[in-house]
Amino acid sequence: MARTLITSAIPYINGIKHLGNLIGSQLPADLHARYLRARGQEVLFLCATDEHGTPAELAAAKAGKPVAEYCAEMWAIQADLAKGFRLSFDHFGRSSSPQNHKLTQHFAGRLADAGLIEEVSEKQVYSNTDGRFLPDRYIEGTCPNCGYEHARGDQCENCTIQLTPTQLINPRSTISGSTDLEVRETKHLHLRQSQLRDQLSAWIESKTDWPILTTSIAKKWLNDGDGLQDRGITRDLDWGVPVKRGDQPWPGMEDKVFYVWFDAPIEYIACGAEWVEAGKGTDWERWWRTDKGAGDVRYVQFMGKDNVPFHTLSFPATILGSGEPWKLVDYIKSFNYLNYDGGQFSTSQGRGVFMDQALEILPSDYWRWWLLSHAPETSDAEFTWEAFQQDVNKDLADVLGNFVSRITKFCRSKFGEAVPDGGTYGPQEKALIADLQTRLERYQAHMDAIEIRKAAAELRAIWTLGNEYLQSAAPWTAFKTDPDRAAAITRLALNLIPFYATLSAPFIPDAATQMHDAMGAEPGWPEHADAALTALPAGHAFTVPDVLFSKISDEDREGWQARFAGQRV
Ligand code: B3M
Ligand code: ZN
Repeated sequence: MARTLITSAIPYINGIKHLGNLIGSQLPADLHARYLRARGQEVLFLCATDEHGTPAELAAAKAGKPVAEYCAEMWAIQADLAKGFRLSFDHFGRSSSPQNHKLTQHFAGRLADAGLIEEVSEKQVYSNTDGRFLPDRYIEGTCPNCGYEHARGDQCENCTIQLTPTQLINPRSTISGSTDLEVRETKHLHLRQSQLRDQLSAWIESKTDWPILTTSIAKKWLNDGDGLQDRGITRDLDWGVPVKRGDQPWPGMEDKVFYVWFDAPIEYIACGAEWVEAGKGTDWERWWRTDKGAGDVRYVQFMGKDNVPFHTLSFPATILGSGEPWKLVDYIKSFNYLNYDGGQFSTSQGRGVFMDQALEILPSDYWRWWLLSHAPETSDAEFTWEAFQQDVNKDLADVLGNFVSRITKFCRSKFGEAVPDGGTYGPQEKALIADLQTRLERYQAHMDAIEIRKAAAELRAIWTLGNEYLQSAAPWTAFKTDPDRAAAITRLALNLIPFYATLSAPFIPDAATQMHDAMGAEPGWPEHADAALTALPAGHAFTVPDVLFSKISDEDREGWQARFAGQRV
């Protein structure tokens, strides 16, 4: 049986994620996991919270809580929201887990043994006002590459370049705003990524099937960026994985922790060990070690474009440099940004709709459908309330929901709550099945290729075929002169419901369950459109489901528009 390992970029612990984050990694990863499981594959789908580094420390300080306590609370909140959005992780771990501590220290030890780690006396920015070093997000300034004024000490959000604090122009402390800064020397560990240039380059060149967005970013940093310069992998922070060489102390590094971007991707692997520890699996190495059975695993990662350099250069450098047979990623699906109503979603500015707020106002299927069908694959996309209202009302309520409700109610009133017998299928049904078959194949091809918008468009077209069929076959008219013909049309249309439910489940799992339940049918992927159309035999009982999707009124839309116009408080 084919096996796929799927990871989503692990969300920072520093607060509830917005819908732009969700569609940038976790939601498309879930779509893929659900689809492959439905196609009979063995899937391991892992995600976790990214708990170290300055984002965690700064957020905990703002919340007035010890960082460990803050992280534990936020993990529970994020795990709960993931459930709310029906993200079907096999495990949702934590990068602060003992498993990740151990594995991160293990990798550091292996890299050191391979001569790939150097102790460097480094110039660090020290804040006299704050009485501490200012790594990463503790410092902000103007990007030397693009001029963006809020570049962080580790990366510019605007142009994605990786930075070190001393490169920033007009730097200031994000703790106090102070510009009373000086440069001091302190010892740090550097990963000699440049030693791995040839290996990394050959590996990236071999990935001819990757999306253009992924490859272009990878090659940019590999070839003309400074993405492969040696990078500091330690920080002067309290919270994180203590610097050790395997299980041995590392002299001179006692007060330091590993850089968050060093340990975060290692959590993908550690999460497998956590999955076993939690009693959900038995053998994580079977997924992660090519010498222990993972040779036939396909590994797919999902992430926003700003994460691509770390996944195409830094993390593979860790894996290749270890000299051990860990599974390298096979396919990286990356995303552009989703914007919000004429601007950007922003966690720091509280701009946009956040996961908890979204679920307060509508069930997750509405969001899943809209976000996935507008996934920012080839360019940035934009969320507007008008578009959301229009698409949800049309696709979900008018097309899919209406089809299900119309045919089940019609059948109940004319034939009762069981699939009617009698009549035969004619040219119209033959044509419908042929069209469905063509579109089923295209849908599968897009889902296999993780072309999400195209897959959504195909699914929408499949739903529309049902409506069009019902409209032109008009069983309500046929019933008056030829009840047998009306029975055949009704039987076919009822059979479309479980067929639609199965195909739609990766996008809208709750509605799919509701459809299957109402029809008393089991999910099972249709190998051919016509096989699916005989799933419910004459006499099979069903019930009329509750309204699958209600329409968003203008009043609702205006209320939400007003509620989300300002900042989150
Ligand atoms: N937490 C950044 C982000 O959520 C980071 C991803 C880590 S993936 C190993 O965009
Ligand atoms: Zn920049």
